[in-house]
Amino acid sequence: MEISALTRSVVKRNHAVISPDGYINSRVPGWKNCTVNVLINEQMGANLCQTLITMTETGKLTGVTQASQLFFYVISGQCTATVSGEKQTLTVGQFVYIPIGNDYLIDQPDAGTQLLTFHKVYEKLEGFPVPLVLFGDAANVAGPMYLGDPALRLQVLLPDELSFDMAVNIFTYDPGGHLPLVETHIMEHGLIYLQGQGVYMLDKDWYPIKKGDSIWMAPYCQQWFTAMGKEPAVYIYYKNVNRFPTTV
Ligand code: UGY
Ligand code: MN
Repeated sequence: MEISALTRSVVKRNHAVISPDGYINSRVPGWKNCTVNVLINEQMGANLCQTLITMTETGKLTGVTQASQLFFYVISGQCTATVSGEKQTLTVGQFVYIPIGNDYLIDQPDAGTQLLTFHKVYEKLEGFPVPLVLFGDAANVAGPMYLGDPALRLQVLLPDELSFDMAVNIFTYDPGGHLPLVETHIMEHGLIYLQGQGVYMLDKDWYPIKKGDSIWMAPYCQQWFTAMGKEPAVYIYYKNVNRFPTTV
């Protein structure tokens, strides 16, 4: 018998694990005929927003990016994305980056299509242009080994340019692969597992994690992960990058 009083989700001062068993839907103006789960946002203490959208056959997302840039990634299914007049079909692993000041329409989904979003307030850098709309496909992005370990592969989906103040990467760990050190850093993360399972250490607490789970790590939340099971563990994650680290 399952006991409904138990969950793997936790929300702490500098990290959170959100497993799907705790989802409650939000209604988002302009996003119709879909369910939206807001997994990470500033109410938690975060400086990013991460959502998961599950579309019905008539699902339709419309809006205009204002202060925040917006990144859509197709986790399952397919849909059409039109951003400031540019239209493309998006299938699993494909994505669109929408800079500030652009209108968007996501429609014609297969029923059940799941989209991940990351949102970040854009910090312009003097002397560098605001990035342009970018359509891409993770299948076309190389995954070199990470820090010399062939069990770890890192795909960097957005250009490594100073005009971007956010990165979105896909991290793949073969079973038994693990971070080679406990990371302690100023950058913040939001992530969702696309495949597999393992154990994440967050600020000296240990969590079993699997496909579908999301994690928020605040700046300086200590982090380490090892993959377990029979298939690689894969997560897609957000990181703030490329801006001056202090106001002091
Ligand atoms: O890019 C990163 O900081 C990454 N290695 N962190 C993580 O996966 N927790
Ligand atoms: Mn990190």
